[in-house]
Amino acid sequence: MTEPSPHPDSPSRERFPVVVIGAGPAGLTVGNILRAASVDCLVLETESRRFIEQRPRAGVLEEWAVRGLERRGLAANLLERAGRHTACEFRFDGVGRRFAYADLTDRHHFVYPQPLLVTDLVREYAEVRGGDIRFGVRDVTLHDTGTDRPSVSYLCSETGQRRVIHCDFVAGCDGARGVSRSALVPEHARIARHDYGIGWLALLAEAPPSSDCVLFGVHPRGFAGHMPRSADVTRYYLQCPPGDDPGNWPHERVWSELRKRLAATGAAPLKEGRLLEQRVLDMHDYVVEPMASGRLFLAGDAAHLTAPIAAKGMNLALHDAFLLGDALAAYLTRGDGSGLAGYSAACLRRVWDYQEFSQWLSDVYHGTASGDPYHAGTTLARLRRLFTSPAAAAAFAEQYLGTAGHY
Ligand code: RFL
Repeated sequence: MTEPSPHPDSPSRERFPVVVIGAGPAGLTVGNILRAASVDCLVLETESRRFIEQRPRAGVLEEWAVRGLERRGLAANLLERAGRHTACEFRFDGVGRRFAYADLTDRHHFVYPQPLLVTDLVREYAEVRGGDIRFGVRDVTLHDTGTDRPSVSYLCSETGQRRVIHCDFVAGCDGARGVSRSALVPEHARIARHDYGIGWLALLAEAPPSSDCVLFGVHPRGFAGHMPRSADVTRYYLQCPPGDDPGNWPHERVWSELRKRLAATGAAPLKEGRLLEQRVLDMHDYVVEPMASGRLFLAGDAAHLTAPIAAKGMNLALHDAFLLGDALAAYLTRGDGSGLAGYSAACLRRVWDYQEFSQWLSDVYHGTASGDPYHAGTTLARLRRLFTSPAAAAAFAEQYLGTAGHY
C-alpha cells in the first residue's frame, strides 16, 4: 500500500522525472538507459556501493541479454572478460553425458559474475552518464503512486532527516526483499507463489573449476551442481532440506557429498578449496501480476522470483529493465506511452515461460532423490531422452538458452 504524501513543508524536497528504487542489475540498467536518453533520474540504494559491488550471486547470462546490454553501451567489460559456455554435462547413473547446446542452437552462455556487472553498471551510470545515486538510504517509502504526482521519501543516513523526492514515475527494482512490491499488493495485483519444498546449500569455493562446463549431478542422495565462475572461483550447489542450517555442513561433509553426487566414470577428481560462502536457499518462486499500477512499475526480483534452478533471475531482471528503460525514455522524451502500456504483459510472457522451465528442470534435478521410485523412473527417462531424441534435445536447448523467437 502506498502512503499519503509527506507534509509539503517537509525539510528537503527535490524533483526527478524517475526515481529508481534499488541498485541491482535491474535498477542500474533502467538508470543507464534513462541517462543515455538525457532523462534525469535518481537511484536509491539501502546498501553501500562497496557492498553491492561485492555481493556474490548470479553468473550465467543468456546471449540475448548480453546483446541487449551491448546495444545500450553497457557490455564493453563483459564482452572482454566473460567466459563463454557452450555445453553442460549431466551426471547420472554414474556416467557423465555432455550436452553441447551451442552445436544445436549456435548460441552460448556468457559467464560473468553479477558483482562485476553491477560494478560496471554503477560506474557507467554515476561516473560516465552523470546519474544521481544515493547509497545507504533508510526507510524508503513510496507515496501516492496511484496518482500522477507520486513521491518517494527516505531517511538520509548522514543527517537522519527524511528527504522527499517528487517524481513522475517510480521504478521498483528493489529485489525480493524490497518495499516496492507491497505498494502494489493486494489492492492492485495478484501474487502467484510456488514452493518446491527443497533447499539448496549454495557454496562459493576458492577453487578452480573441475570441468570446463556446468555439471549437474542427478543423484539419489540429492542434486549437486558445479558452475565455473572464474579461474579461481567455482560455485557449487548441494540439495538439502529446506531451512537446513549451513552449520550442519562442515568443509569435509560438503566435499565428500559433492564427490559422491558428481561422481562419473573417468571424471577428473574435484578440485577442492576453501569455502567462501555457504548459505541455504529455500527454493521458491513468485510472480506479481500485473507488474505495474498507476505510476509504479516493478522490474526484476521485485516483481518475480525464479529459484536459481535454471539460472534465469538476472536474465529476467535485465529483460524487464530493457523494456522499462526504453518505455520510460519513450514516454518522457516523445510522449509515446505504448511501451509503458504494454510493459507488464510483455515481461510476463517471458517470465512465465522461464517459470515453467524452472519447474520442469526442478523435477529432473530432484526426482531421483524424491524417495518415490515412480518419480525417479520418469526423471531418468526425461534425462535419457535428451540424449536419444533430437527433438527433445532441441527443445531443452532453446529453453535453457532462452532463444525462442517469441514469448
Ligand atoms: P537485486 O539484485 O536483488 O537488486 C535489488 C537492490 O535493491 C536494494 N534494496 C533496496 N534499495 C532501496 N530501498 C529498499 N527498500 C531496498 N530493498 C532492497 C538491494 O540492496 C539491491 O541492491 O534485484 P534485481 O536487480 O532484480 O536482480 C535480480 C538478480 O539479482 C537475481 O535474479 C539473480 O541473482 C538470481 N540468480 C541468478 N540469475 C541468473 O540469471 N543467473 C544465475 O546464474 C543466477 N545465479 C542467482 C544465482 C541468485 C542467487 N541467490 C543468492 C538467490 C545464484 C544465487 C546463489
